[in-house]
Amino acid sequence: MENYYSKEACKIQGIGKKMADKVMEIMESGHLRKIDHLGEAVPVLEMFTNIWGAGAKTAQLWYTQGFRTLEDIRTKANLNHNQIIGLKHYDDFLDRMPREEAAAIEKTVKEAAQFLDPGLLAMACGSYRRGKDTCGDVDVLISHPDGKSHRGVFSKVLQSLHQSGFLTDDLVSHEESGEQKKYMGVCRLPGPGRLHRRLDVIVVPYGEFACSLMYFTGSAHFNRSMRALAKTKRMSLSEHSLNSDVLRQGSLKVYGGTPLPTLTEKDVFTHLGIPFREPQERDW
Ligand code: 8GT
Ligand code: MN
Ligand code: MN
Repeated sequence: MENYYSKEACKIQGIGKKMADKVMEIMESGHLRKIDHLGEAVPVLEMFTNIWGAGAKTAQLWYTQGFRTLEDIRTKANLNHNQIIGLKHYDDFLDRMPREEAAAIEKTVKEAAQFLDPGLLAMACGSYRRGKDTCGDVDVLISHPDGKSHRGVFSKVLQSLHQSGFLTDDLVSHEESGEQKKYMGVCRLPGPGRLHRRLDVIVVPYGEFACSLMYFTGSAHFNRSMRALAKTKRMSLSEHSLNSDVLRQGSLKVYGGTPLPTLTEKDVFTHLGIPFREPQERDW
């Protein structure tokens, strides 16, 4: 087959006869018959990846195993712990909570922390801090300004929230990165008609407060941009610190550099040489 479109397409470097024919078919009919069957899988794969703890690879595996519905998954699929919880709360987790509910969840965690030690800081980051009307989960950051009393708080706060019945399931119940500890689980506010909500709790040493606050506030895209900017200035930004004089060979970090003093988020922006950006303006 040959027509105007396939001839034009052939002029582009790297496009041969076969690809040109496909271009022609898409231009003339609006789609490509050869991949029509792929379209059927898309909604099923999307339904599967909406199970918390199931990624694209798992969803694809289940599809090739012949599973097409959540009932198939529940009864026939090989599920890990997270996926069992994810399936149990499938509908609840798809629902984004109003920010008022996120505020009530933040308050519950804050009260549990400050009952242990009134000096503890606890604040919701993520989409909540960015001022969104709805939140997919609540990301609570905990620290202590004295630089040492955050130690031991992680397990005590979680234990107390378990005991009160607020936490209903654990997903990743303990992840460590240096002195930072992270919990991912499920909570539910008391009272009728409440849904199960995803909750992340992070406890960090105060020396890392500003960088972790920035990291957990996001957005994920904003974080990527900031890290890329840091790279151009021979710095490196993480949830722990902003380092200067980093030595890279290609993409490999040869020398980690030295941490810059960052007491507040503003310090991070200043070191990077850009104007401060409010959390509400970090949504890309
Ligand atoms: P949301 O309303 O959908 O929860 O939106 P969000 O609050 O912006 O997303 P999030 O997934 O709760 O992530 C909040 C911040 O945590 C992000 O800025 C991101 O940098 C950080 N983060 C982690 N771990 C992970 C992770 O495993 N996945 C994602 N997506 N973000 C993570 O610390
Ligand atoms: Mn979040
Ligand atoms: Mn989160």
